[in-house]
Amino acid sequence: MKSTTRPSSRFSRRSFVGAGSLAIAAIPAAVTAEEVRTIGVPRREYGERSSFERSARLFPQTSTPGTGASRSPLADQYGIITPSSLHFERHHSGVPTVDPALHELAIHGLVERPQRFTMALLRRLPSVSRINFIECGGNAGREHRGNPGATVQQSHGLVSCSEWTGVRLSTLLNEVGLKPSARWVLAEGADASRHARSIPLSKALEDVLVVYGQNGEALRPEQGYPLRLLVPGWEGNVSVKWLRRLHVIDQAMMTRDEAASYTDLMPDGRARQFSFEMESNSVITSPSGGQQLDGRGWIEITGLAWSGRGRIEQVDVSVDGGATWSQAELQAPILNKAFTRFRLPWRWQGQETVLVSRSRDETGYVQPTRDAIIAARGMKEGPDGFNHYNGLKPWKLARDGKVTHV
Ligand SMILES: Nc1nc2c(c(=O)[nH]1)N[C@H]1C(S)=C(S)[C@@H](COP(=O)(O)O)O[C@H]1N2
Ligand SMILES: [Mo]
Repeated sequence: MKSTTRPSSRFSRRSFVGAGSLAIAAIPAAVTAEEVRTIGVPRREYGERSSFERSARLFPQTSTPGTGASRSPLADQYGIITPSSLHFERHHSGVPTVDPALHELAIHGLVERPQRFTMALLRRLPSVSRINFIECGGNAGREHRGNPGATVQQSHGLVSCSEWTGVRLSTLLNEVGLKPSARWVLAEGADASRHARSIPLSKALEDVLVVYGQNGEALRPEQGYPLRLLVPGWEGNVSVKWLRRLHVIDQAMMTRDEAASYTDLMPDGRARQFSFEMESNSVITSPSGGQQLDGRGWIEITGLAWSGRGRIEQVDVSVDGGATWSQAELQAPILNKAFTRFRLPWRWQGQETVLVSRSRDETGYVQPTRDAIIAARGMKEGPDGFNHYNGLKPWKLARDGKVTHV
């Protein structure tokens, strides 16, 4: 792979649209824009997007309405925050209706003072807001099987990024007082599946939050209203929604969700268990599968990078299938365990080619190729899919401007 070049200088003095467009600025607005002559819609107490906007979550055809997953339309997202209404969803027993006035979080087990926290009590405690992604461990699993998604929503739509507000789990554990033998925390949800996961105490005390806020308002029901666990950077499955109970224990509980699923079977037959961290990943969201470029010339290649291990340090983009790489510009703020937006202006000459991005996080970890992942972890067949897939995602650009998966 050839050396990487810095982006900005090569583009700074260019006109991206071309000289012809200058004339448009001289034409009065009424000629080009639709003129509005009627009185607009009344004010609304709770806002809605424009009726022209169509961006939506995608449900797999097979799933029953209540359970399963929906995928976030990453290609439509601007910046780094996923709108709450378009955050991906994954639930095992549908979305329960939980009354916040009745909801309580119980903390018990290896603690000095077991306690029930009402929502009112939780809101009185010192709070924090933090921007973090949540990614399902199964995101992009079909890429591994060689059955890639046709669009970035299909291939990578099980990840989203929000600003979350709530209380540090360490604050709550300090309130109840940990006994010396405490090592793990079992978190349990109030939904019918009684979803439960064990989390090592070290992580619980490091950066786990118990959150009630999402993007400036209350959590959406789909995200666990009124209360969820937020375990930054780890597979989404441990961020237990509709959180009702935290049981402090001395060893992992081995619940169904950590023993039967969410372990990675290795080529030698051993299981890779408690592979919690989502490793450095990135995907070009535009141009991406299903899109159509309308003619050669300047375009902006843009996408999202994220890492469960920390901040994104660098994203390289190749416009020739990985033969050469250019360093993309990273949009500030570049946050810990959050989406990072990358951009690279590029002049398409009309040739057929392959576009691909590659991220590196602050630990020096570089996003691997699919071949490297298969060499290290083997090939797993079956309905469960492959967890923790973070391989490079190439998009093919055809001469007619059509973008498809490779
Ligand atoms: N109580 C409960 N928590 C849950 C789940 C669930 O079904 N029930 N699904 C988990 C899985 S597999 C994922 S990937 C994330 C998804 O969070 P989201 O729906 O807010 O995107 O929630 C996790 N927490
Ligand atoms: Mo998940």
